Amino acid sequence: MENNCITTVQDFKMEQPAKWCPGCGGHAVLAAIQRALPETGIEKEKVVFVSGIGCSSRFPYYINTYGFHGLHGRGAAIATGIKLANPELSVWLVTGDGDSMAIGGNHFIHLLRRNLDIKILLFNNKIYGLTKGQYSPTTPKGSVTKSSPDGTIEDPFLPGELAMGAQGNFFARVVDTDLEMMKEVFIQAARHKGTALVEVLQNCVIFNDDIHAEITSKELRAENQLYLKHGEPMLFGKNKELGLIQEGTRFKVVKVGENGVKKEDILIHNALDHDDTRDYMLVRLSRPEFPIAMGVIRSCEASVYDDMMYKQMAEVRSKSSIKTVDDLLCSGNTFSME
Ligand SMILES: Cc1ncc(C[n+]2csc(CCOP(=O)(O)OP(=O)(O)O)c2C)c(N)n1
Ligand code: SF4
Repeated sequence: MENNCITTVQDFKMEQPAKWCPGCGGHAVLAAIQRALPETGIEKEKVVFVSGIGCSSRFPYYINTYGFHGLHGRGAAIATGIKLANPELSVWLVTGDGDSMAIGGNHFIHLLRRNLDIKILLFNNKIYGLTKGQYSPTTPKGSVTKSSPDGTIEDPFLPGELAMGAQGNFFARVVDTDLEMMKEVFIQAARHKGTALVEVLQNCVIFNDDIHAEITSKELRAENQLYLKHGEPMLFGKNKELGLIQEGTRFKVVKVGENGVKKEDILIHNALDHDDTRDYMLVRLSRPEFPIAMGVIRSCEASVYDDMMYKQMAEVRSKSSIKTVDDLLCSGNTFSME
């Protein structure tokens, strides 16, 4: 799929600006993907963005590639069909937390389980934006919303945890306030062979403003974000003075230089490990005890559904006596009318 053709950011821009609200996190995600795609070397004509319904699902209109705006929750099924019909395409599914985790939850988990070579951008603003502020499966417990005037009484899904449970092989988390992080991670997702899920912590400035502020604000982000990179120590904080170590089955935050803790004691991130035990622990890190894990948390090679399907079709064809439509029509039980 990849070649070294030259595309530019401009190639992926539309003449009209995106019609999201001013200040919506979607604008930054769009800018980041428009910067990432030229660096992947994928031909523009091979890129297709597919979506369901929601503010986030307006995405295919705002990027200058092929696109398919589908039905609520059904983007995963449409993307699956497109990829299987033409595996040469670079297929991107853009979805919201309602679109993917509520109405589309079933399609979503099976896409991850099957491991089709599809990239998913999950805009997690923890609310239904398009329909004006009802709570979603990722809304924090107790939130007062249009559909929960006395506060929600449900525990939310963590998309990362759901991805691991569905046997997902690539999971990353980014924030819409960090263009460089988004670009780097989108490129890694594009290069991963298999389903790659990127959860974007996206701000809905109208119906859930500042929902991610504890992680994204200038004052708090260094201490509250652990930006993981494969092969590098799990360090965070303004001067990278804080880090994670493991004690038994739990992580612990330590300060380098305090209580004899050396930099070498800090855990090294291994995104390629097939054992997902530590990935599970990382996606579940939560405030106030821990920072939130960002970046590519898991990136494992595994058999890809589209490859296997085409291989199986070739094998069946090579063994079959049916080579043409006539062969098919004359096969099995046939009879002639006298
Ligand atoms: C079958 C069906 N049910 C309900 C709706 C109404 N609806 C449209 S978008 C949406 C939720 C969107 O929320 P989310 O996926 O989080 O996207 P956001 O708008 O926040 O980006 C709902 C319930 C619909 N369009 N179709
Ligand atoms: S309602 Fe929220 S999610 Fe939708 S475009 Fe406006 S800010 Fe973005």
